[in-house]
Amino acid sequence: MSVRLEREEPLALLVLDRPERLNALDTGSLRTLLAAIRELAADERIRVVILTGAGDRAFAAGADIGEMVEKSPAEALAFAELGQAVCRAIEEAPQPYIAAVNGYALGGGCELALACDIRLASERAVFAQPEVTLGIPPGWGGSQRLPRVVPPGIAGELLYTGRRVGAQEALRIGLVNAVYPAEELLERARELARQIAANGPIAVRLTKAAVRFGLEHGLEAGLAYERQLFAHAFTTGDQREGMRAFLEKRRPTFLGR
Ligand code: DAK
Repeated sequence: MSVRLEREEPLALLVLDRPERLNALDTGSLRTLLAAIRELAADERIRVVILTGAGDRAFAAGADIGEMVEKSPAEALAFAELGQAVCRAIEEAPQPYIAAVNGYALGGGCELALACDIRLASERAVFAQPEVTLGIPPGWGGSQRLPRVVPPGIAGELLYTGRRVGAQEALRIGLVNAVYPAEELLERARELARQIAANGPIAVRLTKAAVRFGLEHGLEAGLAYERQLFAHAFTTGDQREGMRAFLEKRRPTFLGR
C-alpha cells in the first residue's frame, strides 16, 4: 500500500507510505492518493486532512525518478497531468489540508506540500525543487505555486538553483508556518486540525473556497465571490447558532447545516 488513509473523525490522515523509496511518488501512489482525496472530499464528516510521510526520513523525495527516466514526451505529459490533478484536487477539496513535512520534501514532494493550505515542518524537514539538476523543469505546479507562497525572487532562486532549504530557512521565508521537534510534529498538526474542526464546518469550507478563488481570480472577483458566500452562510442554522451562542455566552454547537 503506497498511500494510507486513516480516519480520526473529524480529521483524516493521508500517509505517503513507501519509506524504502523515501515515499517517492510513482503512478500507482498518485492514483491511490487522488482516489483518497476524492473520497474524503465527498465525506462531510471529515473537516480537516493532514498529509504526511511514513517513516522518519521523508515527506516525499519527489516523483519516482526510476519511473520517469525512460518516459517519452507523451508519457511525461500524462505523468505531469496526473501529478497536477492530485495537487489541484487538494486545492479544490472542501477541507483545509495541512502538510506535516517530516523530512525530505523534494520536487514533487515539495509541490504536494505547496498545494496544501498550511505547511508545518519538523526540524528535519528539507525542501527543494531540484528538477533543474535532473534536466527538467518542475511538472506538478512548482513553478506556479512556489512564487505564490514565498516572494517571487526567493522562489526564482530556489527554482533555478535547485538549492535545498532546511526547516529554519523555510520558516524564515514563509514556506512553512511553524517548526517542531520531529516527535511532536504530528500531534501539533492534529491540534491545529482540531482547532479548525471546532469551527462552523460550512464557514470553514466557504472560507477555503473564497481564499482559493481570490488567489486565482484576483481581488475584485474574489470580493464578489466572498460576499455571495457570506450571504449564503445566512441560509444556514450554523450562522444563527454561532451568533446566538456568542450572545448567550456559551459554546456553539455547529451541526454543519
Ligand atoms: N525516485 C526514486 N527513488 C528514490 C527517490 C526518487 N525521487 N529518492 C530516493 N529514492 C530511493 C533511492 O534511490 C534509494 O533506493 P535504493 O538505492 O535503496 O534502492 C532509496 O530511495 C533511499 O535513498 P538514498 O539511498 O539516496 O538516501 P540518501 O539519504 O543517501 O539520500 C536523498 C536521500 C533524498 C537526498 C536522495 O535520495 C535524493 O537526492 N533523491 C532524489 C531527490 C530528487 O531529486 N527528487 C526530485 C525528483 S524530480 C514532470 C513530472 C514530475 C516532475 C517534474 C516534471 N513532468 C512529467 C514534466 C517532478 C519531478 C521530481 O519530483
